[in-house]
Amino acid sequence: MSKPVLHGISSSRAFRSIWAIEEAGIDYEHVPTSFREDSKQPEYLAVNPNGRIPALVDGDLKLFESMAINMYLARKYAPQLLPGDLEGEALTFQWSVWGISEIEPLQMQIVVQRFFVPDDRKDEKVEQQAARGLQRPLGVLNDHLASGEYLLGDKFMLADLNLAGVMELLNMIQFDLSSWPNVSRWLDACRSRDSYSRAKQVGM
Ligand SMILES: N[C@@H](CCC(=O)N[C@@H](CS)C(=O)NCC(=O)O)C(=O)O
Repeated sequence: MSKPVLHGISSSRAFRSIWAIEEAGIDYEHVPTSFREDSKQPEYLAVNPNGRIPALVDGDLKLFESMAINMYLARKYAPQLLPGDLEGEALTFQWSVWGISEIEPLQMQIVVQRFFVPDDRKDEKVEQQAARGLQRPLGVLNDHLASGEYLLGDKFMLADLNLAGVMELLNMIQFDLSSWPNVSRWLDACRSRDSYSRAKQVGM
């Protein structure tokens, strides 16, 4: 049987799926497809017609969207990362979807301002507004983490990997989380996993 193939580089949103496949501990092939020209080549567009990374190929399955890839990897190769019941799986979806809908668009605005907008077109207000917008979801997360070490209790699960993976961009921009100490503590715990360090070193 062929190995699963994961496309993407760790200095991008593909990091989330590289982290998941490393955490799953399976033998896989990594193709360091970048988010620039590589992802616009016909061979890659046949895998992910969106021309974005990450993407996974496993046998006949071609899959895009980091959260879907991670859910699939956990279900197939690392079920210990998922709670064994419907309610726990629903909470895994909840935190994963929450990350990409409540946190991602705001943090991306800051990333875009910092790294992609030319100096003469940067607008400080965009960054300030995004930082203000992040206060509410970060407050919700901080309150939730007051009663448990991890999102679903006392064990690191896929829900943690997915959300901490999404929030890796906040790490990249060194966003000050000192007002949300439970979030900081939880992110430190997630980032202390060996799989996180290995994923960081995979195909920058
Ligand atoms: N929702 C997608 C986002 C993927 C995404 O936007 N990846 C960026 C890299 S951070 C990309 O490939 N950009 C290239 C482009 O938009 O042309 C996921 O989570 O997989």
